[in-house]
Amino acid sequence: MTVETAPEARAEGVPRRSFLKWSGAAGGAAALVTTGAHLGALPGVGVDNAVLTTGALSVDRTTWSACIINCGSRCPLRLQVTDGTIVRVLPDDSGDDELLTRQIRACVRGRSMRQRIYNPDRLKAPLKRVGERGSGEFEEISWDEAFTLFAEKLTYTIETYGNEAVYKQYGSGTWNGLLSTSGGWKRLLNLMGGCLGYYGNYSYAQIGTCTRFHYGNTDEQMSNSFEDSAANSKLIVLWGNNPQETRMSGGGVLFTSMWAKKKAGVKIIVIDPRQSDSVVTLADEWLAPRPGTDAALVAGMAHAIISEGLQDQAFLDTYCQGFDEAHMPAGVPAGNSYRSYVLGEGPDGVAKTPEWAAGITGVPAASIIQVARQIALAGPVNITQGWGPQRHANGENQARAIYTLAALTGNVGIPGGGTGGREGYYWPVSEWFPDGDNPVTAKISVFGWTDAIVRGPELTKLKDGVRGKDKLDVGIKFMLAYAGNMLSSQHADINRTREILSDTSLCEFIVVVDNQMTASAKMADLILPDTTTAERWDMAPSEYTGDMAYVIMCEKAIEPLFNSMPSYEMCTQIAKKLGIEAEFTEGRTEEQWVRWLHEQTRAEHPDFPEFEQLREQGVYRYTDPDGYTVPLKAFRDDPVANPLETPSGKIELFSSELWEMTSTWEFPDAGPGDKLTALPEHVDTWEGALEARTNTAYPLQVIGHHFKGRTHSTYGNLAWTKEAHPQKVWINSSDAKARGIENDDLVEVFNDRGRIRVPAKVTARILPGVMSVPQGAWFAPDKDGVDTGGAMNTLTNIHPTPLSKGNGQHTTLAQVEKVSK
Ligand SMILES: Nc1nc2c(c(=O)[nH]1)N[C@H]1C(S)=C(S)[C@@H](COP(=O)(O)OP(=O)(O)OC[C@H]3O[C@@H](n4cnc5c(=O)[nH]c(N)nc54)[C@H](O)[C@@H]3O)O[C@H]1N2
Ligand SMILES: Nc1nc2c(c(=O)[nH]1)N[C@H]1C(S)=C(S)[C@@H](COP(=O)(O)OP(=O)(O)OC[C@H]3O[C@@H](n4cnc5c(=O)[nH]c(N)nc54)[C@H](O)[C@@H]3O)O[C@H]1N2
Ligand code: SF4
Ligand SMILES: [Mo]
Repeated sequence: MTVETAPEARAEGVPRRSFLKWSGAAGGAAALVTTGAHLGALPGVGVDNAVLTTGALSVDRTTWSACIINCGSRCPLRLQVTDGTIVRVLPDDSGDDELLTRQIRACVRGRSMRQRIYNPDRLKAPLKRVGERGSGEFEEISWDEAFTLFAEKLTYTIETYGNEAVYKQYGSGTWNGLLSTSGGWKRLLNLMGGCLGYYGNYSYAQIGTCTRFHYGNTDEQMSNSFEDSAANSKLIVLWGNNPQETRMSGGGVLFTSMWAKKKAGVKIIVIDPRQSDSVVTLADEWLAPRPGTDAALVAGMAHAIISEGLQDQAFLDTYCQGFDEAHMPAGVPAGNSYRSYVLGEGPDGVAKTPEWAAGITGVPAASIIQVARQIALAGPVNITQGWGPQRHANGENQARAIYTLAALTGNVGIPGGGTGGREGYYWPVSEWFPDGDNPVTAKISVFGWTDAIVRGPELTKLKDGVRGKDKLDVGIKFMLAYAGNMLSSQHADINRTREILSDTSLCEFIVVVDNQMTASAKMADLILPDTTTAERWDMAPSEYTGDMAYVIMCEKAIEPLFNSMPSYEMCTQIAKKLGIEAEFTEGRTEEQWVRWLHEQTRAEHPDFPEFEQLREQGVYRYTDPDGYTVPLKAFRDDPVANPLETPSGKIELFSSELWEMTSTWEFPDAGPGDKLTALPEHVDTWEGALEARTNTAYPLQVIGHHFKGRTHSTYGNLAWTKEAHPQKVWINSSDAKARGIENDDLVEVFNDRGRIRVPAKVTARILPGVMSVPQGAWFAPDKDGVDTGGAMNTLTNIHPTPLSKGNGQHTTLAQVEKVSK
C-alpha cells in the first residue's frame, strides 16, 4: 500500500468548497428517480472529505483508464483505488512538452470523472416504465425480467413489422472505445436480421455529405495538420474553428494550435461571430460574420481576390472544374461558373462585391478586402474550418464555400497549405469490436429519426434522402438508445420530439442504455443501467489529435456499482434469450474481446506493446512514418495519375452531380433555404440572418457553441463542472441594454417552440443581434414547461438541411426578455 498526497482537485484549481457541495449533493438526487429505486450510499463521498482533512490518501493500486467521450480527443486517466473505491483521478504522467511526445493532460471534465462515476444520478438497477411515457415513473425489475422484456419486444417488432422497424439511435456518450463504442448492441441487432441504418452524424452531417460533390470523398476532407502549419504555414485561418474550447485535451489541437502560434509564430485569423477562447488566446485578427453568412463572406473575398487578379489561376485551370466559363462541364449554360457568380455575370446578375458581402455578413468591406489580400498573398495558408459554420440550415454551401477559398488561393495539397477542411490528423486505427454486417440496407439521415417515427412509409429517396432503397416501408417501432441523450436533449426541438415520443402508437418500445438518469432515459419504456469505463475493460484510440496518435489501455478498476452491468454482458444475456449466444460471443468474455482486439492491433503494428506492458505504461503513442499530414499531396503532384473521385476527377467548384440533382430532388412546400445549388453560393434560409431583420417577434439569431463545462450533456450534472462553467446565454451588451438586461440577470430566451430560463452573460464577445446558448445543458422543464436547465434544443428547429438532411442546429431565431422577479 502506498501513501500519496496532493489531491488532484486542488491541482486543477477547483475551489475547496466544491468538495463540500459534492458530498451534500447525494440527498438532492432522490427526486430524479420517482420509483423509489434505491439510491444507496455513495461510495467515495467520505473519502473526499478524508482528502480534505488529511491531505494524504492510502492507495491500494493505480490503474490506467480513460475519458472515452466524444470531445475529439480522449485522455488517459490514472484511477487510484482503495478498498474497491476510486479515491482519486490523476492525469497522464507520461510524455513531455514536445510536439509529438506531449503529455495528454485531461481537461476539467476528465479530472472530475469521479463525480460522474459516483454521481447520485447513476442508474442503479433495470427500470421498467409504469406511468405514462415520459412521466419518469418506473419500477425496479430484475435483470432477468429486463432481458426477457427486451427479447420479447424485439422479436415481436421483427415478426410484426420487419427489421426495418428496429432502430439503433445515434449516441456518442462512449466514443472510440474499441469495445464500448458499439457496446455489442449493433452486433446483437445485426445477428437478429439487422435494423434501419443511418448515415452521417450530428457533428458534421453537412460537410460530411457535401464533400463528395466537391472533393469526391465520402467523408469530410481534412486539411493539413497544425504540426505541418507550425513548420510551414505563413498564416492559419480558423474559420468557425475553436480548438481552445472544442479540443481541450493536452493530446489535442488545443496544444498544436497553441504551438503553431506561440512557438512557431504563425499568424492566426479567426472567423467566428463569437469571440471564442480561440480568438482570445490565438488570434491576431478576428472577423465576426453573422451566423450562416460565411458563403457570402467567401464570395466577397473572392470578388476582392479576382478583381485584383490575385487568384492562383494556374491551380484553378489544372485542378478545378467550374472556376471560370472555360472550365465548365459540357451542356451547362453560360453564366454558371463561380467566377460568373462572383462577378455578377450569372443568373442573379448581382456582383458579390465586398460591399455586397458586408451588407449580408456585417463584416466591414474594408476588412473583407484586407483579409482576402492576406489569404491570397501570405504564402502557404492553412484555411481550416470547424463544424460550426456547417451546422446551419445552409451548412453544405457554407462548408463548400470555405473549401473553395483554399482552391482559389492554390493552397491545396502543399506543405503549409490546406484544403479548407478541418485540421488534419494521423489515425492509424486498430481493430474495432466486430459489429458484423447489417442485412437491412435502408438508411435514413442521422437527423431523420423523428420523421421516420411519425411518417416512416412516406419517406423517400428524392424527398427525404432515404438511401439503400427508394422509400421506407414502415416507421420506427422499436428504438434502442445506447449512450445518447437524443430523446430529450441533443436532437432539435425537444418539446416536439417529446410529443412524438409520447405517442406509444408510433414508436412502440423505447430502450435506453445509459449510466445516468437523463431526461432521455425518462422517455424510455425500459432502462438498462450500464457501467462507466472504470467498471469494465476497453482500449481507446485517440481521434483528432494531429500528428500524434495514441492508444490508451482501460483496465477495469472497480466492480460495477450498484446493480449496473457492462453493455457487452447485457447483450450476451439477451443473445442467450434469443438463442444466439454462441454466435454473439464467439466464446469470449468482455476482457477476452479486449485482449483479442489488442492482438489484432499488434498484428498490424508490431511495435505495439504486449498487453501486460500496455497495462503498465497506459499509453502508446504513434507518429506517421510519412511525416506531417498534407492531404491531397498525391493529387497536387500528379492530378492525372491521382484523380479525385468526382465525376471530373478534379475539385468541383461547380458540381456536375449537384447540377443534376437540382432538378431531380424534390422539395414540396419549399421554404427559404430548401434548395440545392451546384455552386457554393450564399443561400438565405429559414431563420437565417436575413429573416432576423424582418422577424419582429424573434429578431435574434441564436447559435449554441460547444462548451467547456460539458461534452454535450455528459458531465453536465457534476457540481465541479457546473461551478467552473455555469450555463449562461451570451448576449451582446447593446441587445441587453435595449431590453433592460444586466449581466447575470435571469432571462428567458424563447420562440414558438419553447422557452428556457438562464442567467445572461452580457458581453462584447458576441456580435450584436446574435446570442449563444452553450449546447448540452440538462433539460429541466418546470410545471409551465419552461426549461430551467437551459437546453439549447428547446429552441432549435427540427427542419432538415437540403442536401444532407442534417441538423442545422445553429440556425435559430428567438427573443430574450428579463424575468420579472
Ligand atoms: N443545439 C445543438 N445540438 C447539438 C449540437 C449542437 O452543436 N447544437 N451538437 C450535436 C453533436 S455535434 C453531437 S455529437 C450530439 C451529441 O449528442 P449525444 O451523443 O446524445 O451526446 P451526450 O449528450 O453527451 O449524451 C451521451 C449520453 O451517453 C451517456 N454515457 C456516457 N458514458 C456512457 C457509457 O459508458 N455507457 C452508456 N450506456 N452511456 C454512457 C451519458 O450519460 C449521456 O447521457 O449532439 C448534437 N446536438
Ligand atoms: N468542450 C467541448 N468540446 C467538444 C464538445 C463539447 O460538447 N464540449 N463536443 C465535441 C464534438 S462531438 C464536436 S462535433 C465538436 C464540435 O466542434 P464545432 O462544431 O467546431 O464546435 P461549435 O462550437 O459548434 O462551433 C465552432 C465555432 O463556430 C462558431 N460558429 C457558429 N456558427 C457559425 C457560423 O455561421 N460561421 C462561423 N464562422 N462560425 C460559426 C461558434 O461560435 C464556435 O465558436 O466539438 C467537440 N469538442
Ligand atoms: S472531455 Fe475530452 S479533453 Fe476532457 S478529459 Fe475527456 S477526453 Fe480529455
Ligand atoms: Mo459531435
